[in-house]
Amino acid sequence: MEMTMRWYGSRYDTVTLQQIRQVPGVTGVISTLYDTTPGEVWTREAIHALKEEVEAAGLRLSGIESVNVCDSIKVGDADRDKYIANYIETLANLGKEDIHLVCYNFMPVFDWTRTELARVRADGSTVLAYNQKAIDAIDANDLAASMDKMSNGTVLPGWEPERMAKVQELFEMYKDVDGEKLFQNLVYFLKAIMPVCNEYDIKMAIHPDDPAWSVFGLTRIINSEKNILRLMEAVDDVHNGVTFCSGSYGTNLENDLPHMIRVLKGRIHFAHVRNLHFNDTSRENYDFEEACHISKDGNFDMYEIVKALYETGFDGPIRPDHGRMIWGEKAMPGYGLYDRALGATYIQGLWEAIEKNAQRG
Ligand code: CS2
Ligand code: MN
Repeated sequence: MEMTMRWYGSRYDTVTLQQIRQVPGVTGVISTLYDTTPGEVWTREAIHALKEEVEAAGLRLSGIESVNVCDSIKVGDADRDKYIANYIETLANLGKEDIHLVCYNFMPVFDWTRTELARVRADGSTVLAYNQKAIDAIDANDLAASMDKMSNGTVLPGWEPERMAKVQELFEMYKDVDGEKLFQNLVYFLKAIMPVCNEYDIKMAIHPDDPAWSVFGLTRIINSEKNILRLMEAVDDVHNGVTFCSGSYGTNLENDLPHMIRVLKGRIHFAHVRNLHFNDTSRENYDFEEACHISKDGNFDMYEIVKALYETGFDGPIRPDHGRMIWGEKAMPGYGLYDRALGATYIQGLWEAIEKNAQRG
């Protein structure tokens, strides 16, 4: 595995490449071109400039999160082939720049959904949280505005104001898209891009739906072992792979995370490792918050998660996922420096222990 951190680019991130470079063991960043909109072609020049900037700081551009898939492709509109052709061109340009990992998601309208971006925990840190009652009380149209207000003035990935301004229109676009249709549109997209992925050895890694169930009546399909395996079989090519995000699959406690990692052996190309703390698991009051990375702060056995990655031979980039806001830091919710740095070292500690234990028999 390669330890990485997500970086939003010098115009959007409060964290610098120089800071990331000083986090023990981190050798790469995962980034994207934030000035692009889904559907447009990424030029080779722009990709090259990003790569140069990262390399000048002594780091590697280890992958892209995300090349977002535009709504026409997701709903299967008449013009989807045009946008798929653009996506293919972007992939070819990434391949020519020697980038071989692309994370993306196939969630309708909203990317991840939370009801609070700064819930205060007992130790005074703040975290992202989800509360079912709050979701049930919100009009989906208002969610975008409230997320924006809670974002510390940053642009939340997946919640770009330009897209959210059209949220009603987006709901309209998806009104006839059920789970089966969305799945077929995803398969159609993947089959179309596999040739370019094979040509340049680009590993596509789908990010799971977060939370792992339908919100605001919008269907969600990448949320369980059964569904992700169905996708792996539908397009049975190693370049059709997975971002294993423990915090997203883990929102549904029925998902057995280490087991899922084992059955997905060989198809996990990217790992997001984080923990969740559940306060209530009853249907009406479902409530969780994003804990720090260590096992005892949350509900997941982080040792078993990292061990399953190790034992299945995972060799892709791994990154700490959302962190808490601590030590007075002001940053994009979930993406401050300090707590993610702690997460990165913790994950590496687990990895080293598991590896040495295995090697020494
Ligand atoms: C990420 C997602 O910050 C996050 O919650 O895990 O936004 C993720 O980057 C996208 O869903 C991937 O396309
Ligand atoms: Mn994730």
